[in-house]
Amino acid sequence: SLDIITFGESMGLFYPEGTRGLGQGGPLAQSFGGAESNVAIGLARLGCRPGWFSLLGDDPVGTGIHQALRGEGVDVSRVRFTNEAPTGLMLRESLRGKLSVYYYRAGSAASLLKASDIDADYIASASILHITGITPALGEGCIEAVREAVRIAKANGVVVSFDPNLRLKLWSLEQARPILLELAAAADYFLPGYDELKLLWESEDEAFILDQAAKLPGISVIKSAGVDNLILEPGKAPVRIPFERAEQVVDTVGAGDGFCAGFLAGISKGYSTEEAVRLGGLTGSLVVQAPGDWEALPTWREVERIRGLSSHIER
Ligand code: KDG
Repeated sequence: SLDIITFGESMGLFYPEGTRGLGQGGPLAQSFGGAESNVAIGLARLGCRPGWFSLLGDDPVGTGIHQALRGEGVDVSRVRFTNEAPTGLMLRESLRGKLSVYYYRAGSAASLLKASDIDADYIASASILHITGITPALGEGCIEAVREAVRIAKANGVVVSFDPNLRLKLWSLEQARPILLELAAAADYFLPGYDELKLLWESEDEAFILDQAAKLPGISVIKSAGVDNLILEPGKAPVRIPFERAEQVVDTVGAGDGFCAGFLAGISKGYSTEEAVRLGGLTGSLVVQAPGDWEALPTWREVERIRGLSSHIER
């Protein structure tokens, strides 16, 4: 059976290599990305058994995504292809260190996902369901699909993990807020970034924000780039885990997904929340050191090697 099931949109990704901008012509590198499939790849590399599903367009980009994920060891048995819409695309450029993303995904295949696409037996067979706030931003059917998956998980004792992944290019804060807060309240593990919480709770007051997170029924792990990650567990004092600094930052996209992959791998290996957050911090710091969303995600062997190196240095 599978450890972790996740679903959502994965898109073709195209970007100029080096420092060239998108408007300047010239060759593009091709990859693909999607928050949930990034997490699934990370989990597979760490030795877990993840499943990912979506609707892909019946086109070369969709077929390529399907094959790449299968090659990574992600269970793709519930992926469906459709002729009704194409696989979504995104373009990215990095100009003077500033990264910009352009989506070509309105009306994409994945945006047609709906509650009846959720296979209850599949979800119920997993230990953890991981969802993100990108999927409900894709349309009404997608909101219901996420709700249905959460309902099935809860009815079957499947742990729910939720990364809000607030994407203001996809919906407004006013649209996003009630739905993301509803899912946060349903989650056993809520994995937001600190900046997302400021927006969700309309506050800059750290004490207030942490208090709101602590009131949620599940465990919150707040990822705050550059400072400590913070664990808030109902009825317990907050635990700060030092942020893992990357040696060199090439492409920050995917850092949050890398964190989720390491964190959930830790949880499914039976780690304590603290140990799982440390593993997430390490995997998140590795993924930013190469272009693309997931290419630099580590295997379990690499994690062991890196940990061996650092414990050697500490001695
Ligand atoms: O977290 C990384 C994602 O943002 C990226 O892979 C693309 O899923 C994506 C999205 O919708 O932005």
